[in-house]
Amino acid sequence: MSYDLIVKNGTVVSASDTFVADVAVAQGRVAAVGRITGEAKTVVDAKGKVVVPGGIDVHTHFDMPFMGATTIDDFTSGSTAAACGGTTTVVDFAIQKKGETFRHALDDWHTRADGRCAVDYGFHMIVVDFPDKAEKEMDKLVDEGVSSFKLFMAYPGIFMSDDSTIFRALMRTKENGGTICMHAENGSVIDVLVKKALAEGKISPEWHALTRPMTAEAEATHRAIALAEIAGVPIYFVHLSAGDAMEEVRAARARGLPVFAETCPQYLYLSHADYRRPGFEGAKFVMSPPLRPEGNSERLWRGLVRNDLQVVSTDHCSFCMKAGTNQPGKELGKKDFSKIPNGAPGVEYRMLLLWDAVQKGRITENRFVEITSTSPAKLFGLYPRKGHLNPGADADIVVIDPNKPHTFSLKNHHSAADYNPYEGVTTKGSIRDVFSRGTALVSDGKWVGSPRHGKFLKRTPRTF
Ligand code: DUC
Ligand code: ZN
Ligand code: ZN
Repeated sequence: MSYDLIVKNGTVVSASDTFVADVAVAQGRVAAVGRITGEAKTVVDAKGKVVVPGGIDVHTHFDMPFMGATTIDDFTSGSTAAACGGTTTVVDFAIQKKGETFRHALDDWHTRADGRCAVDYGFHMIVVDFPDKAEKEMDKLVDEGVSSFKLFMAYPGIFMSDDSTIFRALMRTKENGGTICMHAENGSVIDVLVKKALAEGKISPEWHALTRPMTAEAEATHRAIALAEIAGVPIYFVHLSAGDAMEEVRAARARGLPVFAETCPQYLYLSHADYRRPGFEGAKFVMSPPLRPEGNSERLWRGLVRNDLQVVSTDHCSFCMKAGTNQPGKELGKKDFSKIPNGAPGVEYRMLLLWDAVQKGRITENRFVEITSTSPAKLFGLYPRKGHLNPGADADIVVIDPNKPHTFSLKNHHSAADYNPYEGVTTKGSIRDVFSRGTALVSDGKWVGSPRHGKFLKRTPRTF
């Protein structure tokens, strides 16, 4: 038998097992796993290295216009950063504008990504306007492989949906098999707190967090779970940050409800203290939900171990600090924290930050694979094509060198952002090789791919 690629002698890790094996690839798919005797055009030695399925980040914002700026990472720089960090699939958010059809918004996002994305990609649709006539259009999107929809309980006047809209969207997913992804923060209450703080002259980045309390996230999470329960459908919480919100998810799951949630590395590794960095530096960490007080991350780690949280994604949403060639930066909010574009880069750091957690004994290597690849694939209609390395799956393969440390820095990252939130942090382990459908994107730690390699992924409707 002759293969295109064999990754030899690596320690292969799946969501359930760890074993030494070769992985053979033919025509972009995994052809065999085990002791392989055939030949291959390319043989990569992975002895002493860890071989995992490509990371799947189901929460990125590339080329996203928001709060008077557009994210500095477009599909090309964002997806190159993803690949260099061991992520071979992203699900990005197309955004419907007020009065616009889903069709129009989706076409727009296809244009942004088509021929410009290094890794395979899918889309969720951000729902801003949901008149009755949009219900059929929603069904059509599910048929076209855009099978998840994000609604916001925050950002009044921009993205926020009221309870009746949320409830109608949830009910429609009972018919069409879509999944509602929820940004759960009580936007109306936050708005009052923001106005009050500004009126009192509290303008620094730290006030972004002080006006978005954990309880505002927990309350919205509770309410959304109730709405989903009444509608009789599953619900998925994006970027869950607060331990109190997680308790709502945990309680619902304990009652047998199909409630799921992701958290992000920033809520596991950074904290409110980062808003107190000197000068305007805290703006680097202005995102919503905000970073939480110390101690909160311990609760999230426990939740990841106990499966209260099923996925770690990034909410990659990169704005520069300083104005760039054609984009304003976070400086927009120098005199008013509420004008700082919300978001931070993350897609390139997720896999190594979580691999470091394996090395430190916080999670097992199998749980690492589950939360970074297998579960996101299953929850978002990408399984069995992606999320594992059994024969038949896309040959999205990441080789981690567990003995070579990596230090995060602006100097070596591939995002176009002008800062790295993890500057100077060293992880135990580095990304050595990355293959997408059998094609090398990263070799020996260096980018060797094409920024046009990625293909649009038609995702299946929900199977849970
Ligand atoms: N949160 C962010 O920080 N940025 C984009 C949108 C969001 O929900
Ligand atoms: Zn959000
Ligand atoms: Zn987001």
